[in-house]
Order: sequence, then structure tokens, then C-alpha cells
Amino acid sequence: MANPILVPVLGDQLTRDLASIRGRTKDDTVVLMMEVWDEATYVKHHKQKIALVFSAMRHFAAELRDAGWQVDYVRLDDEDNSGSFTGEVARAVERHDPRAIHVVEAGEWRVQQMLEEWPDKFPCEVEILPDDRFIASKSEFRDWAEGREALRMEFFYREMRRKTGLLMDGDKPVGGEWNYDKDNRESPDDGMDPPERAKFEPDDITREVIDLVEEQFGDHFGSLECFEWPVTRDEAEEAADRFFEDRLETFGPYQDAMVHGQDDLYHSMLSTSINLGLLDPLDLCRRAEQAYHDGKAPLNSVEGFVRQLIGWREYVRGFYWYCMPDLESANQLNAQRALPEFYWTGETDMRCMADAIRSTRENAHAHHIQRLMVLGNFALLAGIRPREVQDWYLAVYADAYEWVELPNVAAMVLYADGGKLASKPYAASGNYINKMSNYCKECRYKVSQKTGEEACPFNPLYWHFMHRHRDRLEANHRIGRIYSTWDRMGEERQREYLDSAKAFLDTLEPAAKGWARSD
Ligand code: FAD
Ligand code: DLZ
Ligand code: SF4
Repeated sequence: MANPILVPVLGDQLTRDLASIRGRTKDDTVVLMMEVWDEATYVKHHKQKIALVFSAMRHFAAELRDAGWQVDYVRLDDEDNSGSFTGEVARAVERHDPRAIHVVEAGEWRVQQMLEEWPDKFPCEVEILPDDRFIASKSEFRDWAEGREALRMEFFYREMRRKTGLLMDGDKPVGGEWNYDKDNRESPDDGMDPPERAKFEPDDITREVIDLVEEQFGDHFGSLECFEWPVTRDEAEEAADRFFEDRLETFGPYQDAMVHGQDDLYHSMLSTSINLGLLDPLDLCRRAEQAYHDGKAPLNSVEGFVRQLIGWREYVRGFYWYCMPDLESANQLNAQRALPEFYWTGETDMRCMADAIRSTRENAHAHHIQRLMVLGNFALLAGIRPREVQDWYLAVYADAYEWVELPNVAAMVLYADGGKLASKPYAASGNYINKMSNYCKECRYKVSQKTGEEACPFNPLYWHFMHRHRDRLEANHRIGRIYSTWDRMGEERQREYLDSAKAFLDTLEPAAKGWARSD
């Protein structure tokens, strides 16, 4: 092939509808896919995440080849693999002497910086195309955000509803309300038994990758035993079908519920496939909308699902690009405690934390409320350094890419941006976890006990947090009122809370270095 167009496809760009592939002719194009050491180790990802990305990449390369595309695929164990995207593109430029490189912008800031150096590094033209798999472009978000004092997902979400026409009745929301979250806060029922999600046996390609990961990344966090992720478009579609058939109906009401040992409840478990490019989020929303019109799922479930995708997912992506690179180092609450070791080992008597960490280790997944109101809430209340919490979340989840992880962790969970994204910190005492889960009944701590050694640690930590951030939070109309409760307690009771929190915090062992980053 004389001077083709070289199309590097990154590991989370696995769709033939990608802007750089769509519309190209097969006899004039070389698709380049690269397994590189740097991507697998910039944080020490959960073993399942590396296996998932490599397996999905290898399957996608096979799909492209079957469809007649020329794919130049660099495997991790290729002898001359340089270990980086830039190094591999340089080698591919030598092999193919392309007349141009067409690449879709990277999802992560770090990688986008590399891509932007390519025009100066390579002798051919380099075109970086926008990633149009998102509903809102970066500039659309910027236009919406600029000049606003506070950015709120709810208002952005309404724009996305109008733009897509999803769940719209003319210019009004279907059912009369934009948001049915108030119907989506059911506590778990005893004996709740959600239908099993679609699970996929590793095939030969996945097994080969699992062996590679075990061999090369054996010191990374997590187990490979329960690798059941969809790794192809067909499998991802099957997982989506099963979700729409069996779980969408109940998705809404139990969205915030947590049950010991039941790791996915009624959640879709589709984030890994969506983030890799195997599923199109807008298509999923249209299917959910159809389920509502067909009477198969109630509005609160369907609206809740649509809001996660065209609301939260789009919003955090826009927010990430709007706030980077500052967001990465934001620490407005000046949190300075080291990440405790138990985030890696799961060895804690807090039953809610131990269960969420177990699921994280076994499945490279924990559901939203575990991430937000258990693991995240603890990190917020204990004042853990944002960079360490960020690295942890980026390392442990199979669906984690910085563009989605960082806004959720730094801004939503830790309030490290000082409230640009969230109107108040998501701080909660043990009561919230007790209401939304069955964890507390068998916990060694007592959720009803507020102070002392037996007390649920979230109880004193909550007041310790509120007390130390009074200057900042008292004026916040959504949370400031709680200070009258604090003041009414009187000094002695306040001291008991603060002493209990301090005694608990003093027991925390800092994590050994080397779990998330090699340095
Ligand atoms: P469901 O509950 O079935 O939700 C449907 C879809 O909505 C998800 O697949 C996802 O694509 C989208 N979604 C839901 N909530 C969010 C959100 N807050 N932000 C963006 N998209 C959302 N999601 C990631 O994909 N990658 C991450 O690295 C990630 N890190 C997170 C860190 C924290 C601290 C928190 C609180 C949330 C994080 N989320 C992340 C969002 C959410 O927890 C996961 O998307 C969800 O748990 C994935 O499981 P699911 O597919 O079953 O989701
Ligand atoms: C997450 C990941 C991993 C572990 N490995 C690779 C890889 O070897 N090659 C690749 O193309 N992509 C990988 N990815 C996904 C990338 O990190 C992802 O495309 C960027 O973070 C997006 O900016
Ligand atoms: Fe978690 Fe506290 Fe309940 Fe134990 S008592 S499970 S620590 S909320």
C-alpha cells in the first residue's frame, strides 16, 4: 500500500464508527493498535482492567481484519515494543511511510498532551479529530459553563434532554418532571434476589491475555478469577439485552441500595463496555426510552438510567476538560491524611467498607453508592489526600479512565474543587448507610452508638469533618443548618465526638507505597 493513512486506535476507541475510521477506504488505510507498557502501568491498574482492555483490543482487531481492514497490531510482548504510544507510532511511521496520521483525540489529558506533540515529531501531516462519541462537544460544555458561578449537572442534563429529544414531549419533559430521583431511594428489601447479569466465559484470546497479565502484572491489585466482562461488541450487546429485559424495570427504585455480598443488584454493569466504545450510550438511552413507551419499565427507572448517561456521564466529561489540568491537584479542603492500607487489603472491621473493597478486588467493580457513600464518604470525612484517593480509584476499577474518574472523585466525592461540581459535600454519618443497606446489622461497630470505641466510625467522623470545615460550610444553605444541631450539643458532647473521631483516625495505618504508583 503506497503511503496510506495511518489510523492509531487507542484502547478505549473500539468502534468502527470512530471518526478516524468512519468514511475511510480500506485499501488506503492502516489501522494501528498498540499494547504498551506505559498505559498498563501509569497507575498500577487492577489486573482485570488490563486483561479487559487487551482482550477487547485483540477482539476488535480481529473484527476489523475480518471486515477487510489492514490492522497493524503491536502486542505487549513484541520484542521491539518501545512501551509508549509515541514510540510505537514512530516505529509504525517507519514501517508504513504514511502520508498522514489520523487519530481521534484521547480521553485523558495525559495522553492528549502526547498526541499534540505528534505534528512536530513525525514527518507527515497529523490530524487530531474530535471524539464525537459524546453528545456534547468540549466546546459546547465550555460555552454552557462559562460565566456560570456554579455548574450543576441538573441544568446541563436538561440541555442534553432537549438536544437529544430523549423523554421529551415537545419542549416539556415526559411525565411533567425532569428528574424522578425522589422515587429512586428505596431501601433494600430482605431477601432481595436480583436476576443474574450476563456473564461471559473467557475464550482463547481472553485466556491468553489473562496469562500475560498474571505473568507481567502479578504485583498489581485484584484478582483475575472472576473475569466475566463482555470483551466484544456482540457480548456487550447481549449484556445490554439482558439488562433491558431483566433489570431496567427495578433499576430506579433500588439505585441507591446496598446489600452485603450482592455486588451488582439492579445496576446495568455496562460502564466497561460503554467506556471501551463497545456500546453507544445514546443508543442505550433510546432503548430505555422505548422500554418505557412499550410499558416494560416505569418512568422513574428509565429517566434515572438516561440521566446517568446523558446527564452525569456527559457532564463529568465536559467538566474534566473544562477544569484540567487544575482539577488533578485541587485540594480546597486541604486534606492531608495518607490513604489507609485497608483500601488495598480490605482488612477493616467496618463491614460496609470491607464488602465494597472485596467487590472491588474480586470484580474490579463496586456500584455507584458504594463508591460514593461508603468508600468516598470515608475518604472525605477522614480527610485523605485527594491525589492518593484519585490514584486508588483510577487503579482499582475496570471502567476507570481519568476523564470520568477524576471529576467523580476530586469534585463529587472529595469536594476538592471547592464546590464547582457539587452544591455540598456528600458527607453522611452511619445512619445513611444503615438506611440504604443491610451492612450494619452484623457489623462489629454499632450504628446507633455515636461515640466511644463501639460507635460506628462514620458517626464521630461526620461531626469531626463538619467541625473542622465550619468556616467554609456554615454559609452553605444546603448544609449550614446542621451547625445549630452541633451547637445545641454542648461542649462536653462535642468533645466526646471529636475525641472519638481522633482516637479512630489514630488507628489508621497508612498504605505501603507502591500499590498505585511504582515510585
Ligand atoms: P449503572 O448504575 O447501571 O449506571 C448506568 C451508566 O451511567 C453507567 O454505566 C455509566 O456509564 C453512567 N454513570 C452513572 N453514574 C455516573 C457518574 N457519576 N459519572 C459518569 N457516568 C456515570 N464511572 C466510570 O465509568 N468510570 C469511573 O472511573 C468511575 N469512577 C467513579 C468514582 C466515584 C467516586 C464515583 C462516585 C463514581 C464513579 N463512576 C465511574 C460512576 C459510576 O459509579 C459507575 O459508572 C457505575 O458504578 C458503573 O456501573 P454500572 O454500569 O452498573 O452503572
Ligand atoms: C487502559 C489501557 C491499558 C491498560 N492499556 C492500553 C494499551 O496498551 N494500549 C492502548 O491503546 N490503550 C490502553 N489503555 C487505554 C488507554 O489508557 C486509553 O486509551 C487512554 O487512557 C485514553 O486517553
Ligand atoms: Fe459501616 Fe458503620 Fe454500618 Fe459498620 S455500623 S457497616 S461501619 S455504617
